Amino acid sequence: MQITALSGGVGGARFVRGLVHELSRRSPGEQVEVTVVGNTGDDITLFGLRVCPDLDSVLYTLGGGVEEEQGWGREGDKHEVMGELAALGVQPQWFGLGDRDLGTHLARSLWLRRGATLSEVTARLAARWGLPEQGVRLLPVTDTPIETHVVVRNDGPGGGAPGDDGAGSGEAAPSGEAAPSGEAAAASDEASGEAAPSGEAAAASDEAGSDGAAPSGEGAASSGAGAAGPSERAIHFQEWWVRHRAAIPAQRFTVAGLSAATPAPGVLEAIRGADVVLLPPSNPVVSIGIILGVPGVRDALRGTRAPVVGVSPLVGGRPVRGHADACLAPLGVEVSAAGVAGLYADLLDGWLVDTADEGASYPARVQVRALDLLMRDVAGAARIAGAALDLADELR
Ligand code: FO1
Repeated sequence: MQITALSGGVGGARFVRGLVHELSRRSPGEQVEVTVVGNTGDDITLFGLRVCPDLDSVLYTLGGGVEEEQGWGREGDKHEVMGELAALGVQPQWFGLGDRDLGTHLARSLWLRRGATLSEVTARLAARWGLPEQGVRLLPVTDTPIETHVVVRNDGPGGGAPGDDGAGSGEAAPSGEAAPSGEAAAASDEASGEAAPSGEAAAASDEAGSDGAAPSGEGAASSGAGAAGPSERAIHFQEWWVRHRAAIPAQRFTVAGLSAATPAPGVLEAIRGADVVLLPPSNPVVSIGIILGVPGVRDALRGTRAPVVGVSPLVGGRPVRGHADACLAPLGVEVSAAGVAGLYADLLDGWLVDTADEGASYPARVQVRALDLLMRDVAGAARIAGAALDLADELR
């Protein structure tokens, strides 16, 4: 049996951990292969190091090394390197990298510089965290460097011209060719914390689909033109999410490098050849939406014979965690389980919602089941994953 799951960071990682537990309980000894296709739009180059937050959340969560409460970073990590960088005046300081987590980024960046692909690097990291022993294969959705940027208004909260407030936007790629392993760092002044020329980056960015964000349309990750206008600027997704807590209204999302991106080896095959495809409760715009925006991925999902079953990331009109509401708003999509289902309507067969959302109106062809969707612990995640597998069985 082949199960393929598309995953963002924390929610996806916890769901997949629950799935692995559920599979070992249901079918001990049976050969089940779980392929996780991970979002790479959150990736950022900081201090010359390539950081892949969503892939790392999957690695650390499945490997038992995650800081459980936050769902990212290493358990019990210290921040002595960041402290030293702060003492040296090196920016940005708004993105906290723990010491042992930095080991991952050092190794990844070194291997990338030596010519390995992100898939190859991720496979090495997965071996370190014991994923193959759990029957799990983690694939980045693409080996092409991509980066999600958020277009915000200059005159809005936190506004201002690029670089005028020490925004430290990381080292967003200065062109549509997103930095493969930190080489674009030269474009920004790390020591002063000045922002990379992210306006330029956005101007060269690709939209995640140019036909806007109509429900079930292509490119949920974009809601308009890719370039930042004169009264706008584009900042790296992580700066918007972490530094500003998604409190600055997003005008739209753009993804540097997306249209030139190709699915990583094995991604399309894992979708086409799956027995079940699962969409965990990850952010529908900046996680799943980015994965779906990689050319060929959405078509593979539409064409697969496997039932595609998703889990709503919203309960009672609110994100279980994170800022999915702030991501849906610029797309004009209702912040609800039904609104998210609409984004997937062209590829979704089954949809799990919370009992709070049972009575809503969902796309006609989608089979909806309601249950308690709060993943309080591994057992809770396993229960939800089990319900997704049961629904997939019904739909097969
Ligand atoms: N999230 C935060 O809210 N603050 C941080 O300082 C932070 C650091 C960080 C370091 C490594 C990593 O892999 C993830 C990190 N995250 C942090 C989480 C991450 O920014 C987002 O939650 C995801 O990208 C959204 O899926």
